[in-house]
Amino acid sequence: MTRHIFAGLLATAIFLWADAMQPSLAAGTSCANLAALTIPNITVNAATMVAAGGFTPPGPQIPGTNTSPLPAFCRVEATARPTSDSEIKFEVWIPPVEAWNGKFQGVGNGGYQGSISYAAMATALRRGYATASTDTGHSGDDVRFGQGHPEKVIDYGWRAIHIMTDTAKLIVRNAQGKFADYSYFVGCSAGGHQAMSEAQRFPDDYDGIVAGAPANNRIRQTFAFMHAWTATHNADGSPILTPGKLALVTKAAVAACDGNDALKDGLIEDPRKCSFDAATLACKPGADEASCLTPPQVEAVKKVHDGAKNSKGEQIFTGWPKGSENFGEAAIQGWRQYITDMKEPSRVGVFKYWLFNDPNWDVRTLDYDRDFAYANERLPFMHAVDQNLTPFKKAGGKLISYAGWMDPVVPPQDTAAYYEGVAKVMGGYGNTRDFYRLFTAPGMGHCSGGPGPNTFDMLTALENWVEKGIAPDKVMATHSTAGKVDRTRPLCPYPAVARYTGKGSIDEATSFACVTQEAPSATRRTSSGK
Ligand SMILES: [Ca+2]
Repeated sequence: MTRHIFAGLLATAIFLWADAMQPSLAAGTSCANLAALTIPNITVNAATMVAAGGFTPPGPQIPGTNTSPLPAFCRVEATARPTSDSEIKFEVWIPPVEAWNGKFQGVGNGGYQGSISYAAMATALRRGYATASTDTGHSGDDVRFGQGHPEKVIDYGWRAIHIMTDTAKLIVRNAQGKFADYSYFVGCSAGGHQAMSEAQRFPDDYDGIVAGAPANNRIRQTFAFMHAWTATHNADGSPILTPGKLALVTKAAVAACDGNDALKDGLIEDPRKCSFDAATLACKPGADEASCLTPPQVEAVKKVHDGAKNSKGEQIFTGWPKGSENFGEAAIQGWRQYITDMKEPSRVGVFKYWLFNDPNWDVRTLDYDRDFAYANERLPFMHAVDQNLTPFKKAGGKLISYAGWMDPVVPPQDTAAYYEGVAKVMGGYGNTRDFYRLFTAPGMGHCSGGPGPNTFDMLTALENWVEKGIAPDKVMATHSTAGKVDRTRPLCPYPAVARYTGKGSIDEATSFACVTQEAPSATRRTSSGK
């Protein structure tokens, strides 16, 4: 907090003359006048005071969040060009001084999606935050944007978020006459990757960071997408597994492993301990029925559970967790969206357009030794897997991560392996949990959803940690059906788990306590980091 006091005093002195005739946010520059800011490599395209209810965020809203009309804010639209090939669009939204909580929140993106995260900005603004989001330097989810534009790939990989952060802080300062007291970053999936990248690369950017389902091990995960698609599709590209067969596997996996954690609650507490084998679902020879798997189907499921390996049998990336195959109607609630429904592998464009410059590249020619080494050499900025978080810890930063144990997109085993890796480098769990905690959610899907408690407020937990020094020993999570809460349970900081006390309803959080267990030795350390 003290880091900005001196600069803040200066800013106050400079901006005391702020014109009283225009609608002013604070002791700073009026909204419209922010368009005249001259920041190197930044063009402020527009600065507009938006009246309450005057802006409806386009695109999908975040499920379960407030969708009431937005309060008034100053909308700044800008473009950053750190290189001649860059075109990074970003927006900064600043509440009027009386509505401002004095804080700044950067928000993350999903996928390779080149668009401003308006819904996440709206959520931040409603909490009183000044907030910023970027399109990461390109438009749309297609990775073709990087073909012949290596600087745009770097913008996407880490640069856009950092520049957005730096510039947004300055714009907020100019608007309010002082820097924000605290800065936070909140993201899930690709946003979780961005969160990890900020903690590793720019330890001073944020006081607190929420990294949900972080896709930070991106090079390895991209190989895993190739492997999973190849394993689940015939030579002609047709899918081996139907949604019905996937649902069958999930049902059997849960039935086999629900009781491993000594509580029959329909949830697998930790799929790494689940020894379910898809072969137990094998059809009678020659048969193919809805209630069983044919030999190619058994083989496909086993390969996705086992994950990608090189020719020596060394793990390149963990498999997808048992129980994640198909647990709901939506394609994102299982392997459909990123694996089985795909006409070609997810992110195959990384190989076609960023690595090999060959639009006709065939995924079945992928070499998990040579090409893996090549990718790491050519695109090292594409991941954020440094396990040494000493600079972030020294800067006073706090990091909360979370992962759903049923996540069918970013395997949670990798998030846990990264945490274990950091703990090893930082000198043990004790030296790690004082600045970085991972909360694992049994039965939760990708960033949200699933049969387990999957709705929680990590930002409040983080604010309490950063601003009041109250570390989160547990975070309350709820599960709802048709808008009605039907199960509550604490999420516990890894490697602790929520254990039923033996008394009371298993649907009530008060019947559970966080219990530290021995962390399973990670046999699949895919977050080696180097
Ligand atoms: Ca269970």
